[in-house]
Amino acid sequence: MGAIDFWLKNSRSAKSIEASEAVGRAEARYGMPRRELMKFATALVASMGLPTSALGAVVNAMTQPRRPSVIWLQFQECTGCTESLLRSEHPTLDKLILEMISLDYHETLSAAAGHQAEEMRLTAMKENKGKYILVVEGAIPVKDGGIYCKVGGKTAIELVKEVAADAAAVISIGSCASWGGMPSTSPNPTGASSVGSVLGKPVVTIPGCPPNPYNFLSTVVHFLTFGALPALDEKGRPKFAYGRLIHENCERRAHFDAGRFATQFGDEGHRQGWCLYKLGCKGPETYANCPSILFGDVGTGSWPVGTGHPCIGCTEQGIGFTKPIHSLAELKTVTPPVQFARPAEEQGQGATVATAACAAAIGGLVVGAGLKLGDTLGKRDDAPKPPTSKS
Ligand code: FSX
Ligand code: SF4
Ligand code: F3S
Repeated sequence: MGAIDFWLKNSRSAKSIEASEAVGRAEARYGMPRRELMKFATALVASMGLPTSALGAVVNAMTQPRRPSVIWLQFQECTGCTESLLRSEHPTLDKLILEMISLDYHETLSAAAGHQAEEMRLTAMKENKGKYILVVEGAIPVKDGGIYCKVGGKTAIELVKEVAADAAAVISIGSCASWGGMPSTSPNPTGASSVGSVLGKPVVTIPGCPPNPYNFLSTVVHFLTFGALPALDEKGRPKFAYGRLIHENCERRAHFDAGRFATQFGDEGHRQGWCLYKLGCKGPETYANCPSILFGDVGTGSWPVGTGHPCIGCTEQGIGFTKPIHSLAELKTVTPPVQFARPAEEQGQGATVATAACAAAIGGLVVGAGLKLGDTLGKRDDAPKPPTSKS
């Protein structure tokens, strides 16, 4: 049984939320059984780093009658970001998104075309002035006046400025929109640029090529629940998703620390699941929650490193599509045990919050972090004692 299942089954507050009217409304709206819905909402709460007491508010926000209007623009991209949100092997995800927001303009998904589609965009902008969310997928070419990408006769530069002017929030989805991504690869013939640089102001960025759909969903749910965007880092990335290096939570980390590396694809080390650093893994210099929330919803191990491929740093500007795939990563943090706190401290000091959270995250799902953190702190006096010079 997973951490979420265990908590839902045993927590009194979870049971009372599950029986609430709001969950009944959500059940009808999203067409999901109550327990499934609770699991989903709990995972979102945990992935945002919120306490479980926020669950009720999140469920409530998901069932508000008025859904926020979203205008989704697409420029230089491959539609992988949209694909990852709506992929067919996970039918509930597209339903969740489309029931949570009012997707008023989206070039790929819209049945309307041409003037009719343009009309829809203008109507949505007028009716929701100052309140709609602008999501941008794809980079914006700025060379030669921006002529390399036009929609409805307007350049991407003109369009993004026009729609951003009255938006409540601007979200760049994917690495292309966040920092140029694949289209900006040297020699960048079209001058592919990020949305933030074209608008000349910071925007929310959800990088990844494609990004993890749950990071986008969690950001939207945070906005719905609190009427504000989540805490962001200096690159506009939600801290809950991009606050840690992949290397910090990687399931192969113990092999890195012990010096056990795969040195060729298919060699003994690779088959044993050893660390992929020497194959060029960029986990040590890439900030993302891939090892914690996984990717692709197909179960344990479903993320690039989990499947045996080094991380290419697809979320990280200056790493993905810039550094050669098999070059060695720069180590942003030093190797334990010299500098890192030990998981079990001398009796009386207890585990530090950072150590416990790290241990919890390494232990499995992010959702376990809050629960495990509580457990660890509560039982710190029982922690195994490190050897002392006297023993
Ligand atoms: Fe870019 Fe989105 Fe990479 Fe593609 O469309 S982030 S090329 S996977 O998906 O913009
Ligand atoms: Fe994991 Fe890569 Fe770090 Fe090795 S180098 S522990 S595979 S993130
Ligand atoms: Fe991308 Fe690396 Fe995650 S390649 S999906 S950042 S593991």
